[in-house]
Amino acid sequence: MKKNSPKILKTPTGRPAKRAAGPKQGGETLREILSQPETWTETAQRLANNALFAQIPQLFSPREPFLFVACGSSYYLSWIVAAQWSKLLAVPCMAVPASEMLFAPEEILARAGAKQLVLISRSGKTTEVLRVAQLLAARHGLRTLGVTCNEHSRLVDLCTLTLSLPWADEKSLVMTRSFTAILLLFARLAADFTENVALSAALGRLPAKAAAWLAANADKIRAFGAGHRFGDFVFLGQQTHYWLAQEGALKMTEMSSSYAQAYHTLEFRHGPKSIASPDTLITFLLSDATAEEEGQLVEEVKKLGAATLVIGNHVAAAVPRWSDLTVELGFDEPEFAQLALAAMPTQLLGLAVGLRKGLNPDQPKNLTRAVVLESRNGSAAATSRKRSTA
Ligand code: F1P
Repeated sequence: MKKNSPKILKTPTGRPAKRAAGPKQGGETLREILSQPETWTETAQRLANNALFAQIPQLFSPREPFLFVACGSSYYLSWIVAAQWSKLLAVPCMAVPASEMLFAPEEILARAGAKQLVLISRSGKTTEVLRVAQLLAARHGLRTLGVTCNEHSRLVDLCTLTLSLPWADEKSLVMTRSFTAILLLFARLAADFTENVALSAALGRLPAKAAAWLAANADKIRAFGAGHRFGDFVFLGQQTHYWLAQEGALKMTEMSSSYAQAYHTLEFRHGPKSIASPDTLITFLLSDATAEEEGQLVEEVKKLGAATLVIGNHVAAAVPRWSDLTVELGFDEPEFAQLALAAMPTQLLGLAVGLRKGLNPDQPKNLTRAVVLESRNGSAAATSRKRSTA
């Protein structure tokens, strides 16, 4: 092991903890993670022939602000899209958790300055999202785009237009391929909105690149997660990658019931750095624009004894000396085309840690596929609005 490398913490018997998970556990989640390249190919093919997808630019304008509303992984996905759309469309885009929208709709609509909203829910059953859809359906002058993997979702009745991606849904609980497939739907929409030929071409090359990348990297990431016992997990990213870090932390918590936190990379020095120790795995999601400064922090935290995992498109030669595992994506394409690929390493890591802890990532503790809340007062069935479905 490298100097300052994470120590394999021993069980009382002095042997590394044996994984109690059965061989099949996590199998569904692993299959779904590894199926992402073909899921992305199918998504591109289906969107190319989808009349509703083609209708979006007639109903929604790339010259006006967008407000995204979602929960959980879909909320972090929304922020990734909002951050990229703000750059590519040059209009203000932001995301809010559906619960926030329910408590302060006027304030948030005013802050966002948006009359077009995007509601994302893989299950299409999340009560908070459906309640927001209902609230918006009752207002005039707003347009809502629903995106779900459930073609029978009530979003279809409540939103101006709803796109469904049932082929990308998972059988297991955590979002992996649905997360990246929906992300790529918005990348393609951005390419269409802005007639960005380079982005569109890069998206076409992505599935083959991802398949090759998985073949070369999935096992080493899984082995790293399986071979070490960490007590705490930190995920760091700047700009759009901060939201990838948030999603990575959520995957780790969901699949391994571990405590995981996400920070802006350079914010880590401002207090959270006190957690750095051999028992802490700090994962860096480097973005091309900030990689040099982020690389300096890798060295800093390594010298504090922390375990480090560095994920970047290309990692500077000086960094691997301070990284217990370095993962390169090597996809020299526009950033929006890289992000689905960049989401996969932390999916694999969370799965591996969950299995090492003897858990079953296919059915995480305490969680359900959708958060469906009891109606408080038997609220009436949702009013219908425009009815366009995929
Ligand atoms: C949102 C969500 C998931 C989470 C869990 C509970 O679901 O919070 O992100 O992993 O499955 O539900 P959805 O609204 O996207 O279906």
